Amino acid sequence: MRFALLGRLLALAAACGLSAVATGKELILAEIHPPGHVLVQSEEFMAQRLTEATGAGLQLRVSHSGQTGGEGQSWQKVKEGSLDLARVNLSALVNDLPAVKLLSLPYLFRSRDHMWHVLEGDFGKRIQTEAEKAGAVVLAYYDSGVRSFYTTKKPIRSLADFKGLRVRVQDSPVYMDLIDRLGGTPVVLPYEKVTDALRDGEIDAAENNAPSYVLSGHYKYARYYSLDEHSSVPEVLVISRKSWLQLTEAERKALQEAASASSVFMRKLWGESEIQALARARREGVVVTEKSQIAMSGIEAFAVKLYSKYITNYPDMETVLAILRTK
Ligand code: GTR
Repeated sequence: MRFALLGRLLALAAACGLSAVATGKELILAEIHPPGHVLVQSEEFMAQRLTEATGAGLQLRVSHSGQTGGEGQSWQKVKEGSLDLARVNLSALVNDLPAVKLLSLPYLFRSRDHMWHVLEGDFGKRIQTEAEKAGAVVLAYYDSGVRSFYTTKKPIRSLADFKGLRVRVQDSPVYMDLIDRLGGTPVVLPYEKVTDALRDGEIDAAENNAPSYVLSGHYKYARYYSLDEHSSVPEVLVISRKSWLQLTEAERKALQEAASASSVFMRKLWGESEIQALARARREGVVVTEKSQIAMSGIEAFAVKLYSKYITNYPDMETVLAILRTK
């Protein structure tokens, strides 16, 4: 009898355009990138996996394109428990997680594999512990490739080219210091404001990986992309402690598995998305300066002076040495 009634109610809900799954729990995931970005594809993949694993009892809604606000705001909301999940760059956590400062040091990683080995080891665990103290659970890391500078007037070929440049950076003391040491002026701006700032000449430069440079449209105004590859700070998927505690044991397991699977999925797609983005930039007339064409030794010598500012105690020194020694 109850089932017959339930059946009729579901039919009624469907007729009214209401989805039957709306009766299950739904988690919201904040994402600033638009559909088409490999991160959004991976999050959609995760949502699908979660639906399948829980028979739609637990669903994930990807709120892409910054609909729920910028990265800084999303991280704040996750910390305080007013947003379920956010996918942000780890830089957004820099003021709450001391380990992120070390990870953001320029020219730290030799390759993507190097970065992944570090994240999969003790250092990754340290980040997770620090995130938990801040009120969030780390579910997965995603690739973010390497970040390089792009400029509106001329390419970066040597240290001298930074002089007088107003360079947009993420809200991170490490990046601000980096630009300062290189001779430019750091300008902290949220990601969603960068395109207009480049167009209006408020800034002369910014820096990012190739997919973000292209999909954001920054390449339309900053026509010189100089591949110095100064940093490699990964993306992270976090859930608020409050939302995590509201899930059953089985739901947590399903969510964790879906998140891990999406990270593996994304790692496979990332390399290709970088190649495609760079190819598109070239096709659209961007002047790409290869690393071999940049006087890197001068730039790196200045940049690594930051290490002594941010490595302030013996354990951190050990940590950075362990990162550098990681194969
Ligand atoms: C992108 C990253 C975003 C955001 C952005 C930025 O590479 O995926 O989450 O951090 O950089 O520069 O603000």
